Amino acid sequence: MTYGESLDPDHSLSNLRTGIVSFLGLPFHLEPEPAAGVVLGAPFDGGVIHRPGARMGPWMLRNVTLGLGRSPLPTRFQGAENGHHARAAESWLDGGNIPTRPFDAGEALAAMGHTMGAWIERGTRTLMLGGDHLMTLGALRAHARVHGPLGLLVLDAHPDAASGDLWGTEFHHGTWVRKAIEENLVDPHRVVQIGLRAPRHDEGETQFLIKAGVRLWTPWDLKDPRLSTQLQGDIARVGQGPAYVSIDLDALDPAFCPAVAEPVPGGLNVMRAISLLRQVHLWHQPWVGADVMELAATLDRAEDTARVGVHLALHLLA
Ligand SMILES: [Mn+2]
Repeated sequence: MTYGESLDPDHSLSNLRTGIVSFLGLPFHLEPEPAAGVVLGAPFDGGVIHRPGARMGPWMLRNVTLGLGRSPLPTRFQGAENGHHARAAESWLDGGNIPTRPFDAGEALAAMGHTMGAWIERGTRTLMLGGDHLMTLGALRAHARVHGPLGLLVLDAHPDAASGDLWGTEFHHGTWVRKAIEENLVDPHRVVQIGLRAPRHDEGETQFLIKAGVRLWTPWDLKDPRLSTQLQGDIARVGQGPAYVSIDLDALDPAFCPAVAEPVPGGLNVMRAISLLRQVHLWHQPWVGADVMELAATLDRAEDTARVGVHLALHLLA
């Protein structure tokens, strides 16, 4: 057997052979086809207000999966039920990047609808590698077109429900949640945001969200043991129908994820984020779409932030 023949095409060793790194070693497949799921990069950061760099996120997120196993260890070996984690992304493909050109948010959103929509129409789940958080609006539009209004679980330091008045556009990385509610892409009573703590200019965003019925959780709320049942109930309600999971890496503390557009101290640690995300596996049906957003790759000198993002994705997938 030659060296080449010994390589399993569905294994990250193929990355070593080709020199091209797909996400978790999944086979590259640019043409939409029925599959369990597809990983799609969204290399756009024209919606970032400060500290750009997320347009390079998909490349770095793929690169840090090089050599990573796809079967996470159980979260407990001692003192609790020894839950089995399946192999991540079984029968998934890496669909490459959505062709978002860097200078026009409207065009980028349209490209998202076209490319991601073609996969979703074939019954395929999606994992998006950001890119700035505005691109999640494109993903929600594409999914809602097929699935109807979605549940939405968001980890984020910011509410992302700005009206757009401040910057003269309704389409930047701090407006997408408001747009998703206004466009009926989500069911606001199945929307939960966790990690909110960034100082605001006024109360307009949080008032809009609370009035719509969205559940808001700060890191302080998470530390209150009296609220733990309520938290579990909120996350469970997101999954009472087709649901989407969106991770803004700034939800984590800058100690773990410094390379984001808008870091905010006082955030979640990695273990807390993983334990929150693992609750999605209790949903009756798997999430239809998920994303890892706002990695400012040009600021991620040692790839620390990217690595956290990939491990969070792995726990969503397995
Ligand atoms: Mn965000």
